[in-house]
Amino acid sequence: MGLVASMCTEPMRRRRVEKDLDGKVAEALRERARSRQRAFRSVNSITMRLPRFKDGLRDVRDVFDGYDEDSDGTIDAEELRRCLGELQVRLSSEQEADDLHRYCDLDRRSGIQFQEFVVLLCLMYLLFGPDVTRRVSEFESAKLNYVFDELIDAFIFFDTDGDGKMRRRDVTQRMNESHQERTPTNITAQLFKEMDLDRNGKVNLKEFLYSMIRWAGLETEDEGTDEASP
Ligand SMILES: [Ca+2]
Ligand SMILES: [Ca+2]
Ligand SMILES: [Ca+2]
Repeated sequence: MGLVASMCTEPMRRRRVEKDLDGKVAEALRERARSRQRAFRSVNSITMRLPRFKDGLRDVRDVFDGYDEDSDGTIDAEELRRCLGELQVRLSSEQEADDLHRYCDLDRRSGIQFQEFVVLLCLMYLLFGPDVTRRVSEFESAKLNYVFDELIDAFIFFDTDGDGKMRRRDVTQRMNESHQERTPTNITAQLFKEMDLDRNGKVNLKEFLYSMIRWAGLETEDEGTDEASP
């Protein structure tokens, strides 16, 4: 394929990959919503869990460091392929692993940094089940499953029509249900804007997870403590 042609088709391919993976995640979420009891009844019950999320995910740092073989703070495509191999996540091609790598590069700082790695693990857990977390760490898997279950259930709480995407009105609705007084519009707008990383007016599971992890205060090595909080 010529350079010009590939420059035109690459963004299209990316969008298709993004859409395909979004679709798979949405399907898994629907399946899950059908088979589980509703876990959360208010926004407060979710925000109260943030310290527990942080606690439960702390040890993933060592897992990340293990797969970041050259210790540059980033899991590159090559390192991710080996990681998925060890976790026995069966993908049909190397291309699929690379697609996943790109899908989870949420901050567009190329490669998968620590917080993005947590998102990736949670998505793998949703799509492939608890075998993934058991291979991450036999010892920590129960704790990880618990946190991932809660994070996914929190998303389901906000995704009121169950299509795998949160919209601003969903957040507003849930916030207002939870509080005696209506939450000021600018607060929900700000919250939503922080979550909607690609600014497309919808928040999918990966964007939600990424935001929750940041708000829980799970830091990357180089970012310090100046994270935004809701
Ligand atoms: Ca690396
Ligand atoms: Ca990144
Ligand atoms: Ca979005």
